[in-house]
Amino acid sequence: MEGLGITVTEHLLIHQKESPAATGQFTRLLSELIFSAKIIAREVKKAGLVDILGLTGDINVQGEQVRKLDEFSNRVLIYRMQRSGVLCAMASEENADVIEVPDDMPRGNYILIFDPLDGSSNIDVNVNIGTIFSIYRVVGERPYVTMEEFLRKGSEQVAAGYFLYGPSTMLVYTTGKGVHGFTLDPTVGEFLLSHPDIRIPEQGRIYSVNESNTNYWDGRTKKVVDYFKSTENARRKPYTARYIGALVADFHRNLLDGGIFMYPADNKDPAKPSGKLRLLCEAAPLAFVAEQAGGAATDGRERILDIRAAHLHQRTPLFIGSRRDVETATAIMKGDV
Ligand code: P6P
Repeated sequence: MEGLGITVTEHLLIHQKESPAATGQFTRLLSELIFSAKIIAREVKKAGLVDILGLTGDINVQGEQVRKLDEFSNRVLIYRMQRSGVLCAMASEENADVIEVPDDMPRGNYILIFDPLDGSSNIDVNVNIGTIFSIYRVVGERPYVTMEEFLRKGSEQVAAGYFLYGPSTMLVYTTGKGVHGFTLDPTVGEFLLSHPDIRIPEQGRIYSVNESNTNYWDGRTKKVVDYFKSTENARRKPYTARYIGALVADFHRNLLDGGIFMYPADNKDPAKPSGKLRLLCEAAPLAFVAEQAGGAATDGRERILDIRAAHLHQRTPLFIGSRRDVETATAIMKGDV
């Protein structure tokens, strides 16, 4: 019947034949991710009302202060995904090491890498945050996985996407056959297809970067940002700046409206010479989505999806969004222009 909407499961079944990744195991994996996201969304929606705000006093593997909703989201995802029966191991931005599926639980053929709550500094001020996920198929002999199973090129992902907790709760994901967006209808508790076949505009008018880092950038990085701020190129209107402080929210806006998000390398923190963002749980999954929507993602020199991680929490510079904008930024960073 018209107007009842298409659920994620229906959408997967419709596209099952086109997406080799969309097997029964994958459908179950995504269903468990969705259930976890609904639990997280429930807590996010009432964060201001219960004592879940504020800091736990812990410091995570990234050296960042852990907020209660971070920890809660991480626990929910680990608990549910360990019991999904489709994973053999996972890795979280919040955990230093790989998280195995216990021997007494059923294992599957997939590996999950995730950032449980990206943009967590926005939690206490009621601004968008999100969950980012990346899925690989195990290539080695099971049942135990080695670290090499995680240190893959982003091009080997079988699926990737994110949940966005904002005015509405959204799921955006790809299995390599385009990008599809679903919006949670809280009255029925289902994610319904709201943005089929998302395509990012070839060139945008938005640039997203934290300009307070300007004094820590090299000359080429400053040249890139100046390009997007300049107006002398009569062929295009000047860009406007938008920066939410949550990668998943800045990325999502640019995915729909067009534009470029940049987190360049800087010399602000000697411990993070390649910038702040993580390759495996942030850059690679969003790069898969960006490319599947017709966009692009580089580290300023090479394609994000071609980079093989050397360690689990490797950081990378990130230039991601509309193809023409990323190409321009990358050409300037490489000194080609
Ligand atoms: P800055 C959030 O902590 C995050 O990892 C991304 O979501 C976000 O884009 C970035 O850091 C913001 O970092 O240094 O601009 O506050």
